[in-house]
Amino acid sequence: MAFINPRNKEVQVKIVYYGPGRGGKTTNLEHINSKFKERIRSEMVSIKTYGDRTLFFDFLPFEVGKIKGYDVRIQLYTVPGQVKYNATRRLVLKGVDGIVFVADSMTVQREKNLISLKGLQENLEAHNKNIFGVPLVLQYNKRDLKKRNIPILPFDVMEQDLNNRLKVASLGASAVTGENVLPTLKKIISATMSSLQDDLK
Ligand SMILES: Nc1nc2c(ncn2[C@@H]2O[C@H](COP(=O)(O)OP(=O)(O)OP(=O)(O)O)[C@@H](O)[C@H]2O)c(=O)[nH]1
Ligand SMILES: [Mg+2]
Repeated sequence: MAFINPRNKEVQVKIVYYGPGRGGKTTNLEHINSKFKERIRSEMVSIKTYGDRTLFFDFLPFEVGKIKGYDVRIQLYTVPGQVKYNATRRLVLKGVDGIVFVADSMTVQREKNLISLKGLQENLEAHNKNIFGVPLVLQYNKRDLKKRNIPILPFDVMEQDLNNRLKVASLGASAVTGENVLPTLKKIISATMSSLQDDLK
């Protein structure tokens, strides 16, 4: 739940990057961290295990200035994608206002994306939230691999797999090159802020 302070005209929103292990969630936050240095209020916090896998979560707070007269503070989190950490994923989703689902475009990861999205739906239900109601953006990451002749799923196939029923905004991206990382962030911030519109009076 967004923390809204009508007296100070401040709002704090929580956005979670969710998706299968090694899909590129932490890399998204690292890119944002490098681009938004001046807006970042504190260091990015990353708790990693061997091989750079997220163990608990990454945390990146920053400010986006005024929206509808409110000073908006964004808190970005990632979940650990490894299958065994579902309890942690569920915990990180507590109080979430908006979600970026980072899917892995590699053909070999097709099933993992589906399982992860299903897990997201279930974990949201545990917080009495519905995946069809929560602000959500899909990011099809690692599009750059095509140039290296690594098989990736066509955009349309990913749409069919993941967005057929959701019908939310979706972007192809590359977190390593930075392509569409900030547009993804902008989309989820604007979707999240619109969902809060009625509360920001
Ligand atoms: N080629 C390519 N590699 C990527 C991209 N995004 C991430 N990677 C690489 O994929 C690996 C995993 O990226 P992470 O950002 O750690 O993935 P994660 O989703 O945070 O993984 P977990 O923390 O285990 O859930 C790293 O080696 C990244 O450099 C991308 O867009 N293209
Ligand atoms: Mg990670």
